Amino acid sequence: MSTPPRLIVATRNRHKTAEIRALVGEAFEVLDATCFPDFPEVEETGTTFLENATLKAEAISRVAAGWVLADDSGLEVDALDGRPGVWSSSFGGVEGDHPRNNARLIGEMAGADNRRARFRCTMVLARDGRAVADFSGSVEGTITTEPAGCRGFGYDPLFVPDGYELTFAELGEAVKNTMSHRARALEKALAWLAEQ
Ligand code: ITT
Repeated sequence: MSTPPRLIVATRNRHKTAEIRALVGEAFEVLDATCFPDFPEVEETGTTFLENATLKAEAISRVAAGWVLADDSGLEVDALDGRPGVWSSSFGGVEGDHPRNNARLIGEMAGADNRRARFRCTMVLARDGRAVADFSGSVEGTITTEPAGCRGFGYDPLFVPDGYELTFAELGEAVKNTMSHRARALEKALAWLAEQ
């Protein structure tokens, strides 16, 4: 029995990897940077999702063989003029501290009537150190007034996708994967890979 080719996801966020792995299925063996302690830390110095995804994909692709996929994503809130956007992971002041990020979002949204928001994801595929293709996806929804649910990560406890009355953190990965920003970007990336 032949083993599937590897797809290295340029992330240390295990939640992203789990969502991607579930969507990829048997087509690739999905591994991420947590499997490779020697992979460099990539500074996300870009000001767009595309710039940051490209930085991550190319940096990891310089040290890893085969296809490398990077995901840069975030939450855009209309009442906050699109913030936190590219700076979603450090919105609360501490990189990757999701409870702080959520507390700041709830605080800044206090009393806001317009609660519309969207998650955006840009994925970049790289090989031999060079970005070769990019794909984007988004999902529209609203921001709750308090967190609900214990699944997922990041802003999932505060985001209710259109057409549902529960947050991503209540709906869980299987439902989230039917319409998330990440799932929509990945669907395009996998279709592209299937043609290479
Ligand atoms: P890597 O850079 O290692 O991939 P990261 O978590 O730092 O991991 P990003 O730089 O792309 O990833 O920041 C994404 C942030 O946006 C993430 O920390 C969350 O705060 C938010 N976010 C993105 N996708 C999300 C999702 O599906 N659910 C909840 N929050 C999400």
